[in-house]
Amino acid sequence: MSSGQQPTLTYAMIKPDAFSRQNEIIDVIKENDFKIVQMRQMKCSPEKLALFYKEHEGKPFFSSLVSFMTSGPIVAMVLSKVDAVAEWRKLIGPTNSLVAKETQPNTIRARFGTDGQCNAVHGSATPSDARREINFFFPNMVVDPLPTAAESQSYLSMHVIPLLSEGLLELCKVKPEDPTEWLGAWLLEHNPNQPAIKTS
Ligand code: 3AN
Repeated sequence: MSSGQQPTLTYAMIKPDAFSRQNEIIDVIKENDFKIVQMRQMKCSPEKLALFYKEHEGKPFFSSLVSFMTSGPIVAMVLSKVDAVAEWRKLIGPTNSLVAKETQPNTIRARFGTDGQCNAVHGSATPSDARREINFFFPNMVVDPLPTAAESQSYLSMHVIPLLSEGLLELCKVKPEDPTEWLGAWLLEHNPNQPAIKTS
């Protein structure tokens, strides 16, 4: 992603507690001159959310965070604006909505969130987090033509290795006559780029 006066990208997410107020939040996004480049409603599995929040694994709030984030649908978005990551963080405000209400009442988390967990929206913390998070929720989107080695590794471990392992495990159970053909067909049937998406 480029910097300077060129628009850059960030990953934003409307969490389950604010899903019903998504239109109001989208209005705020547009009023603040962000362009919505991609938008998708989905309900995530606990496994997917746990991977997304991997950096928080082991923290006391981790399992409740995963339960909360999978309690209903979310809206995943890619936003574009000059200095998008910092601008979006500024607009959403502090992590804890109670703190936001006290200190920055005009921010999205102050207006639409409740507390430290139910805080209405997510925003990438850094440009490299933004790339990872955009790749995570929009695997077909080309954010940068040349991913770094770490990003490639992260993509493989999130999207390719788990699927291949599952397919190979099934293959061992089924023991088909032509394993290569069977695995090819299985992979087509389980294409991660065509996930089951719930819209409402
Ligand atoms: P931010 O979303 O502002 O970057 P992070 O990355 O520290 O904040 O936390 C990720 C998410 O985990 C938060 N948005 C919030 O929903 C949840 N969270 C963070 N800290 C706590 C906490 N102390 N108790 C409960 N949930 C928390």
